[in-house]
Amino acid sequence: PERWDPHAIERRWLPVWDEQKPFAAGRPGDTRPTKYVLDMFPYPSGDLHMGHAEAYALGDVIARYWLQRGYDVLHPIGWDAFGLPAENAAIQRGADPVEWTRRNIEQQKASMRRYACSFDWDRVLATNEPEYYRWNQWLFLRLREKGLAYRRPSQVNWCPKDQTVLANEQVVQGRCERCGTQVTKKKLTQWYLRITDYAERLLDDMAQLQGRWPDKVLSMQRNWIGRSTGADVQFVIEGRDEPVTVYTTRPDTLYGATFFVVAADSDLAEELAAEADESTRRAFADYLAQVRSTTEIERLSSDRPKTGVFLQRHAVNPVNGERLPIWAADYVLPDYGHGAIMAVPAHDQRDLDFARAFGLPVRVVVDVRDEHGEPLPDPVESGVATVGDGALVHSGPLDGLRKAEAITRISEQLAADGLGGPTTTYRLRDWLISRQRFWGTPFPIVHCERCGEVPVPDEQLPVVLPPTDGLDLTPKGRSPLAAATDWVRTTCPSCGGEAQRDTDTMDTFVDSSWYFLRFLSPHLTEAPFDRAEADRWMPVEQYVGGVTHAILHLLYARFFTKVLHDLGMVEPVEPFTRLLNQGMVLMDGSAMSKSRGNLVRLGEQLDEHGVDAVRLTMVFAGPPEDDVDWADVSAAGSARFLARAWRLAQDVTSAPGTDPTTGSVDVRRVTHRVVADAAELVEGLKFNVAVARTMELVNALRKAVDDPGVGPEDPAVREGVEAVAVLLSLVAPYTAEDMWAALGHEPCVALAGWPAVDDALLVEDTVTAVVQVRGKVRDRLEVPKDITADALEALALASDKVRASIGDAEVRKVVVRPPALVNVVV
Ligand code: ANZ
Ligand code: ZN
Repeated sequence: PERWDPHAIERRWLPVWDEQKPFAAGRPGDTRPTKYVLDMFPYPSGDLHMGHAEAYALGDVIARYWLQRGYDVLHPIGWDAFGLPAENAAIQRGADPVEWTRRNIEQQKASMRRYACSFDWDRVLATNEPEYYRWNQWLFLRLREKGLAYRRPSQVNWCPKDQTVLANEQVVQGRCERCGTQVTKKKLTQWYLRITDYAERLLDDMAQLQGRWPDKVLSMQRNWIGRSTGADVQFVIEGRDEPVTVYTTRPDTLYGATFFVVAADSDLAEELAAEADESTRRAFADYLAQVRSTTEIERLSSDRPKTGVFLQRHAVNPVNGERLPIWAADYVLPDYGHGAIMAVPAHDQRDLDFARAFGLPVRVVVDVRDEHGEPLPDPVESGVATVGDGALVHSGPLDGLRKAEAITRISEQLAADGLGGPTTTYRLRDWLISRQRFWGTPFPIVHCERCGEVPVPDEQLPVVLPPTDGLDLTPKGRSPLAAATDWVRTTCPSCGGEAQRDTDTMDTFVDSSWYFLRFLSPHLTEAPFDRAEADRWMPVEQYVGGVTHAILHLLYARFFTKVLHDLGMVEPVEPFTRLLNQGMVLMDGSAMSKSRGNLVRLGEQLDEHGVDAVRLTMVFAGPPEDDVDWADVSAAGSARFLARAWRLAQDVTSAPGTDPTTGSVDVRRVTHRVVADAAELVEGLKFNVAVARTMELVNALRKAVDDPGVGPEDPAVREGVEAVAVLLSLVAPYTAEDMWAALGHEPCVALAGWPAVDDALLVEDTVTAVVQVRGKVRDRLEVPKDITADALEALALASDKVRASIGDAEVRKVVVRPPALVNVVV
């Protein structure tokens, strides 16, 4: 062939790989060590785009590298197929979600094959298949048995016009994102997973991920979980039997509490207000309506004026018996801590703002000083609460203690008196998994009037979604499944009487919380996955995906792994050893989108430049974590480089298998140095630098071929070009395979094996040392100019040729003249 023709070589090699399946993992009898490399699985909405192309190019470098290093590499793919895109297509165009999903998967799959992703095609799965979501249901039942799945009423964001539940992200400044209607709250009984039980382990086990996951992701997870240490304090409420507990990070300021605040939208506020006089009740009801239409972000904002209603009730401070007025306010949140606080306005800014707004007393109990030892201005006059350290005052037995000592002392005292004590609180909330949607996993629960909530027995799983025809899927605030009356009506597994199926479906994040385990045994019918396979492959060595999943998906997957560990189903407690968040693909500095008119279509790029050039461009553009601006990179330049590399393979004239050690040492040095560096660079995720080094090698080889002193028949040139083919197989697999064939090898280059590096050739500045035995030259060694006598002697005596010529004779003396001569006297 005369020139590098990307489309011709794509057509040539794709069928060969299809037949030879170089990426099939876990074949029986395979004794290679294992590695699991995972790309986040895509939503099947439309065809692959440039973002996928980047992510899969990067994941492929890693998977193909470990394959070359002799590992049995599991690199699977599937589809995160439940969710809104299919449901919306069904609502807008009447498309059958099953059919719509199937078509999109087919299209994406075809594109992935063309793109030469090194996936194991015998392990594909889609989460909308009953064979998959059956195991969501099965796992849900196991969690429920452990008390980790439960149902409770909760407030949801509700658009009265669209008649639908809205996620927090769909509420924009208190209004429905779609229609602008004021959002209200509505109570729905919903399923939750008790992830809060795992808060501490989710935090502590992050130690294992330190330095292996991006720091940014770890700190986002840490903040999301939000560990806070402090104390619980019990307050008696006048006219109420049960005391109320508050959470505080500053129990040392207990003597400075001057009022008490309950979250306006808590059950406690409602209960306390109910027993107040008529005008208070009315004021509270009005206030509550206002609070319900306020978002959490607004409530937490510090510059908003404080609002609230005095409930005409009092709490009693347990340490000094003072009566504290109880207010309902929105700056206290109902689901953090205990939804009620002791207010210490002198030392908490929010409490001070509130006290100033309503004329409540302020009492300083910590004497905080500035750097000159002067007391800070009085909080009432300055409007600034003093939060620093200092000596306690007006605090009875705590007087004179510093903040930390006082916290310890009072916490111990409260615990001793049975009035509270030290505790830890988390920002993390339980995971609400109910969705009033059609296109998701049905809950395997039946509601029976006689027996209540009854789990569907395992042997009756899966509970399969009904067909969509005739179903109205538009959101109405109850699940569209409720309209499938024949499906809903069932018999109670417990009493055999008439009963109703649960009509909610699971959050799709449930599907993606354990899919990496299903890939291990995707066709298994007895269990979600095989324990022996999990032992063989888990944890995932390298996970690759977008930073958009930095919090929820990764947290949920970590949570599931811990639960499965506790169920005895997997050994590791963390699913993903290493994480790479690839950057985004931009165009002219901004994200690509149809509306901006800057959309670059992957298919067109592949048609124009070929698959390999697009992949190479993605990998070469910069560090994998950085964004790629498609306007700044050159796929045409990548194509020119690939043509040059490919040409080298056509030029080599020595026969396959020729001994390279008889060739040019200079050429060999460059080859071995680049191969050694590339391994380190790929393992350090510096793929772009590895490509740059490969380019350097190609240039050096071109020079050598054109140099009459070396030439295309030099076996060192063949060695170098073969190394180029293997290096390129990580990035440009079609070109690499074609080079491999031109060099006289059978496919597949993906399994050629990483070139062995001769360390002696890595030495930057070397001389040739001669080793003599009985006065005769037995070996020549490439050694550093500054080699020490000891090192040179050791190297000489380790040489096979030298040892052979010494044989059984006794070494009497070794004369070493570094760096050039060793004389062995026997
Ligand atoms: C008294 C106090 C005195 C407080 C003081 C602070 C300083 P983090 O660090 O975020 O955990 N708090 C407790 N529950 C709350 C809720 N449901 N909504 C709003 N605020 C709540 O904050 C804990 C502190 O936030 C607690 O300590 C409590 O105010 C308040 F000088 O108690 B503190
Ligand atoms: Zn029953």
